[in-house]
Amino acid sequence: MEIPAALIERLEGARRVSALTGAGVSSESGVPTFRGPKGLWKQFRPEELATPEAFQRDPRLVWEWYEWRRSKIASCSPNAAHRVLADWERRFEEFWLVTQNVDGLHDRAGSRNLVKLHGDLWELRCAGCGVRERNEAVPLPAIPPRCHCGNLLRPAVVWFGESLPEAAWRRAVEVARSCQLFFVVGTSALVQPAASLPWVAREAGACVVEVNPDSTPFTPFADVSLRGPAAVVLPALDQVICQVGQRDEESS
Ligand code: BJW
Ligand code: ZN
Repeated sequence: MEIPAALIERLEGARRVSALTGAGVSSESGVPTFRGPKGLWKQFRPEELATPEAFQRDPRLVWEWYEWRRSKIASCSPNAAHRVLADWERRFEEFWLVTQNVDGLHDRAGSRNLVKLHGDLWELRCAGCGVRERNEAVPLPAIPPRCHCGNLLRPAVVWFGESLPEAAWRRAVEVARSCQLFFVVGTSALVQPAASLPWVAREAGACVVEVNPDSTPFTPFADVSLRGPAAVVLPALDQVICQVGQRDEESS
């Protein structure tokens, strides 16, 4: 994989680096994406499964879909792209990872400076009292699960029409505004407000690098587009970063 010289130059001076990831980063782990020919939304209707109204109408149906996804993801492991992004916390002076993914693979790869915009599939939240619990049981003992208060528990994820967790969103904007290099990895850049983050970074003067096998609405505005699967492109980039680091050490 050829890394453009202009990007190598930006990598040399980069101290504050951030990345926004989407479903594509987990694709090579076997987790289905949402859009595209094999995406979940080709097979399922989002308004029947990923809205608060759908949950109110038929919590069992919604939970069956989440159970299916939880069991699929439980058998998946982080891939090379997740691992490189976790390593970048050590490679750069400051590295923050903002993800739209709810699959938990970034946590499992070791990322700690992690902002989760759309929640976490392995957390449940009471639709009544709001209490949260971590729950990795697959399958759950009962569907739909209930809280101690008697109300239904729901997956602690962000459905269409719902607001993003306020603190996570605030942090994500801060991170995008203050970095020098911003990577946009494996997202169709269609779902708002997450899709506005590359713009925030760009307007604040960051060099924005897109990593995706396909083009997105953001592609024409990216400073650099690296076409290919994240699990191939990110390790190639990491190798360049290592070489740059070694060169700096030798010359100092
Ligand atoms: C690879 C690869 C490889 C493949 N390597 N790359 C009009 C009507 C109604 C609503 C709206 C509207 N306009 C805007 C809205 C708001 C809506 C929205 O943006 N809708 C658009 C779709 C039009 N947004 C919201 O509702 C958000 N809330 C909000 O805005 O609140 C205020 C508000 C309230 C009321 C009305 C309006 C505003 C909330 C959004 C929540 C999104 N939730 C989901 C489900 C999460 C839970 C779960 O998983 O079950 O989040 S939807 C789904 O999309 C999921 C993802 O996080 C999100 C983004 O998808 P992502 O990650 O980009 O995946 P894909 O599949 O789209 O793309 C994969 C990419 O990877 C592709 O580009 C591939 O090429 C690439 N790829 N293999 C690298 N190996
Ligand atoms: Zn409760």
